[in-house]
Amino acid sequence: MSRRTLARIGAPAAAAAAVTLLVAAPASAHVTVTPTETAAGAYSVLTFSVGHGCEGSPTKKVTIQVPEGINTVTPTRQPFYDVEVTKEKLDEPIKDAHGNELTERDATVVYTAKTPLPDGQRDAFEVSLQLPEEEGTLAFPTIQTCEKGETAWIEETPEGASEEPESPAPAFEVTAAEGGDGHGASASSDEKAEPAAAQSEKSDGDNLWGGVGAGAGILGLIAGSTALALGRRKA
Ligand SMILES: [Cu+2]
Repeated sequence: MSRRTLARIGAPAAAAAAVTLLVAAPASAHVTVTPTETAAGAYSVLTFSVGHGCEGSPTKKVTIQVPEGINTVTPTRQPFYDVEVTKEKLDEPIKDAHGNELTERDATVVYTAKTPLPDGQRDAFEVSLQLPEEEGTLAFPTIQTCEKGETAWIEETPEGASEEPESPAPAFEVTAAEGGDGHGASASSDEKAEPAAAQSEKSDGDNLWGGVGAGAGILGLIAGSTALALGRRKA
């Protein structure tokens, strides 16, 4: 916008325009995350985007922290990077979606560039996972390591804040579980006992199989917990 234009539209409008720019910028810059699904308990593919280097320096490594409530993640292969999932021991073993006992969880996903990502280019990393059963903000603190320096994208954006912090953690809102009525709260304990829970799990399964094509037809023939088990095994 030229100075002359600014002068013509006057100070209030210019201020408004400046605010718009401020709000619009993060979508194309920063490190951000975009989920394919946001419903609690749903399977989702998250795309983490790196929009620039560290003050001009090319990006060598991106380390994404897996938040609590998610124990297993599956990164998509990325030809320009080596991908590693690091684990950490759980305080107490838990049962995973397949009924197996888990003693450790996936703690971070680390992408190490074979050739550093130049500052003027962006890149994207996909991670598949099941969202937690609770609604609310889900943040993935991320460390961007560059040839010179690093940026810690770990700052929380306070609710209702007019400005975001300088280096906000990539985050999105987990929304109400599809199918509703308490599925989110009770799924882990008594999913088999509740028809409503089984039903909503089944639709998760359908989504999952949707991408496989022929699988959706087969799934229609299988009822209740069998479908649930199949859907989850697929994950
Ligand atoms: Cu940025």
